[in-house]
Amino acid sequence: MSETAPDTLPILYSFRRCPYAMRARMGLLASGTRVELREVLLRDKPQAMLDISPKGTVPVLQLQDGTVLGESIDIMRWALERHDPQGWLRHRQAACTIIEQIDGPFKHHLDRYKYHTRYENADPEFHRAEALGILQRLNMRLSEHGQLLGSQPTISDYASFPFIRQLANHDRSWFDALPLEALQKWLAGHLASDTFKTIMHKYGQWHAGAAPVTFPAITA
Ligand SMILES: N[C@@H](CCC(=O)N[C@@H](CS)C(=O)NCC(=O)O)C(=O)O
Repeated sequence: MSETAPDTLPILYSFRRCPYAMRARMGLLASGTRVELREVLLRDKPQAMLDISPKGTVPVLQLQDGTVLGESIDIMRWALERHDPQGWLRHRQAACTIIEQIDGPFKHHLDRYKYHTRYENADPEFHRAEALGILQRLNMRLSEHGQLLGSQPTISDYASFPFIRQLANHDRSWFDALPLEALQKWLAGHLASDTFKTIMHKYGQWHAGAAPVTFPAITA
């Protein structure tokens, strides 16, 4: 890939461990889109990011023409609509339905299971059981062909697995003991992939005026 000067690239505000930012980085990576990456700490958000996206969530992508994309799915779609060599945008409608399930009910139960003290009257056992119901349905899909919508992963797999990872990591022995072999295999496969390794490269916190760094990272 030819080198582009960092100051001509779109700017991605990202946080390494955020599942939404992970999916955005994967979409950018799969589409071959190089960006200037600005690593954000959620407790110390840069003013430059808040100026363009006052809601204060990551990821945020600022395009060269000034357009701001403040939703992870929009960043994935923008990148993949430009270039989608692996066909992540196949089965668009079905993928959309799965992603809505993850971003809606699954995320709702995940937060109330994992961070139950932040919610009044949240019973973590109840929310884990509800999340498990969703995992069981995903497992049925995965048992058929290995990925959510067939034998090749689509945007639905990449948009989902960072959230399943979060749930799995909260109580690894519980997750590993579930009779959901296809789901466990699918998650392990994505976590071991070059795609995931590449997007989990560590960047130091960005500060205004710092020398630009690019994503994907340039490794010798
Ligand atoms: N709907 C947004 C959600 C993004 C989001 O909630 N990101 C979290 C981090 S994982 C965040 O920035 N939270 C703001 C905060 O914690 O201050 C998207 O898809 O991009």
